[in-house]
Amino acid sequence: MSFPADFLWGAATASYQIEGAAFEDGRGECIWTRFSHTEGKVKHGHTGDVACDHYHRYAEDVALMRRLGLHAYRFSIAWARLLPQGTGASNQAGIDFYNRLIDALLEAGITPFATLYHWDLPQALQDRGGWTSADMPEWFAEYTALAAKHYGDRLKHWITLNEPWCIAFLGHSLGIHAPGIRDERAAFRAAHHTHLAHGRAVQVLRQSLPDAQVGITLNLAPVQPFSADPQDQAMARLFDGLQNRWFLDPVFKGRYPEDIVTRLNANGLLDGLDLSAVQLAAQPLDFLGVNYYTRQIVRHDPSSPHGFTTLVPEGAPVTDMNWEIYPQGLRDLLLRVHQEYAPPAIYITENGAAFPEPEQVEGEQLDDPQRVAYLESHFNAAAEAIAQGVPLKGYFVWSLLDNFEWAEGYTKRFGIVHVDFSTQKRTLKRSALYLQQVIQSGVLA
Ligand code: IFM
Repeated sequence: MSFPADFLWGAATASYQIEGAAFEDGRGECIWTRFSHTEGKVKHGHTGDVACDHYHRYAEDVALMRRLGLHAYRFSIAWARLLPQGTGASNQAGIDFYNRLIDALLEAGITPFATLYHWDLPQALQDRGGWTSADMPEWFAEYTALAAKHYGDRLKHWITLNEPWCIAFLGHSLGIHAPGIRDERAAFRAAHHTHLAHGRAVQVLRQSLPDAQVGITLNLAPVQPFSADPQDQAMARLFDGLQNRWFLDPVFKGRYPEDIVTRLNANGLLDGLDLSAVQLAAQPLDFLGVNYYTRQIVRHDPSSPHGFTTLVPEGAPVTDMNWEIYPQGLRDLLLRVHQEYAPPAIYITENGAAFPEPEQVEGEQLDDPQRVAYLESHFNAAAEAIAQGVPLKGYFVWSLLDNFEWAEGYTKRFGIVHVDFSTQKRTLKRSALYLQQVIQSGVLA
């Protein structure tokens, strides 16, 4: 299996998960600071206050990326560093951090891909309604314009939002992510505003940076019914509608999937939303970012509130997140997205796995054979998709560093670089060297 010569290999991170320096240089409070400091929300009471201390150690981290030969690096910008109150007065010290990071990346020959929003909403905006507020698209447009003004001369690859499904549902209906709301109607309202905010951000970027490459990152999964039973099939279709089509259809077709609208309307879950406004989301894009971790097997279950449950087949290999390891799902997903939505280009903006690992490492390297095998099998699946015509242009491994895994705190290690959180020592895992070798050779062993 080989990859095209211009294929972009990289790694990804997100601001709140790695930066730390949560109270430094004028950064405003964000919803994850508030949430993680609220008792019982994050495992062991962990917070992102220090995280990987990347804010101070970015130069060391860029040097690591250079050593690994990464072509590209996907990071996110913390809105509250640029605009501590979310709108209005900007904060030069926060702006300068990303100036330093972008310059260091370019100096190292690494192409920066920036995500504007990876979940760390300024708390000041949450206090005004956050994603449930109809003002959100304009707040996001203001922030996007500021970022474009300061970074657009050097930053050419922009991702508006990371995983709006998680923003909406983990944050507003399951309540396991910030801001921790449990209200299904609020979740669909939030989802609607992510679509509109994305649309406005693309407009702003097009206007201010005509040569920018612009996309959005969605967390997608192939969905399969547990059996041929029509009720399992119907629930799988529903699950697919909520997980995949609720986000893909607005972005590529400018409308919501009819079957899901009908169902949600029957429960009043879309009341008060002007659904036709979602056409704003269908701005021409240069690429789609796909985050893939696992497939979803769906079974009809009348005892659960939504009529379905998801399951992992008995005996199937799983990661430390209890996510099934299912590489062919990546190929299937890429083919489906290509056939049904035809984005001009696709990047895998996240793929990777957590496995149990020690907090401290002796020696120069940590052996992580399970992650090496995980990556190899998923790289193979990606190569198969390319061979079948998918315009896959790059692949970002999640994640460069072990980091703050949201409600799981520091208990799940996704990095190809180990971080000892008591000393901040970085140690390469074998998976990092494996990636280095794939990048150098362009070939899978
Ligand atoms: O850590 C997260 C990331 O922030 C978003 N995508 C999934 C990853 C693993 O859970």
